[in-house]
Amino acid sequence: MSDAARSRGARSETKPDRPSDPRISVVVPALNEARNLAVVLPELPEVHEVILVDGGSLDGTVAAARQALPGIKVLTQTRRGKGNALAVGFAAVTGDVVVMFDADGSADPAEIPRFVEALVAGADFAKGSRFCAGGGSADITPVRRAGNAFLNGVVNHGFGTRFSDLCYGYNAFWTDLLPMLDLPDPAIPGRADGRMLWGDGFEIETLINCRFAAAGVRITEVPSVERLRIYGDSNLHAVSDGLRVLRTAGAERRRARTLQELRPRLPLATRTDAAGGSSTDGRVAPRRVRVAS
Ligand SMILES: Nc1nc2c(ncn2[C@@H]2O[C@H](COP(=O)(O)OP(=O)(O)OP(=O)(O)O)[C@@H](O)[C@H]2O)c(=O)[nH]1
Ligand SMILES: [Mg+2]
Repeated sequence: MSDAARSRGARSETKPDRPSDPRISVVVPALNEARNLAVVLPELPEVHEVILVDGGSLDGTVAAARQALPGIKVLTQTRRGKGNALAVGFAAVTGDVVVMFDADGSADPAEIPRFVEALVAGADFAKGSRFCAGGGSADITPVRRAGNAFLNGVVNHGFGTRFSDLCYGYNAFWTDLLPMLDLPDPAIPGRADGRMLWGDGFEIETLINCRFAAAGVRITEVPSVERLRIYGDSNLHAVSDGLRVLRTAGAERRRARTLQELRPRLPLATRTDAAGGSSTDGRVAPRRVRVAS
């Protein structure tokens, strides 16, 4: 594991009181993944909860999930897109640690303890990486690898980070940091023209990375080996989703700058960072916020 992605001027020296044996909540966004879930869910280790967020699947995804893991919590997303599915799942988490886990068989359940270890060892955000030592992928194409490398460069330049795998969805973080992400509210209705809200699409991973980086949390990269999707087709469109990620990097940089400019103008007593952490000296002290179980 490396601190390679730690942002310049990281501000999370003060660690809140976190458990050494955290309750793990696995959030699984799924759109037509019935056959994959039948294989993947039984492979999961014993955890506090598994939350499936269905995107209106037509292939029996929910029934397959319940059959494979009878205790699974099932939610339906409120708008379109993987980002919205994750936001819905995160809002329902009752554990100490959130693990973002794809349903298509690409994420190896055996790696979950590695992510949790990184968090317990002091990371705020354990960022899976296929491109650091020990990582790998059975699925990456040359075009995607090049696109990812380019996008890493854009974000690293803008945020002073050293992410090696920006566009990878296997990550984990402490639940108390959720307010920091300020994700689009699941209760907001979808747009009338059917277009996705900002943050609802595949840009979600970049958005999360950028917001954590901007907040200065401690980011540790965790080597991860991406497996092949078992059944079905990817929902990702390399070019259009890649452009969306690029726009995200720009939009998040502007957002971070605006927040940085606004912060010193607030009176010290009321100063609160974008994330809900409070600060008296310009440093962010992440606040512990636990969703009641
Ligand atoms: N609920 C929900 N899940 C989604 C949606 N889009 C994608 N997913 C899920 O998000 C996960 C990742 O989606 P994939 O289509 O595999 O995309 P990817 O992993 O980025 O791309 P590949 O590397 O090609 O597999 C899978 O579990 C999908 O089922 C959506 O709109 N709603
Ligand atoms: Mg996939």
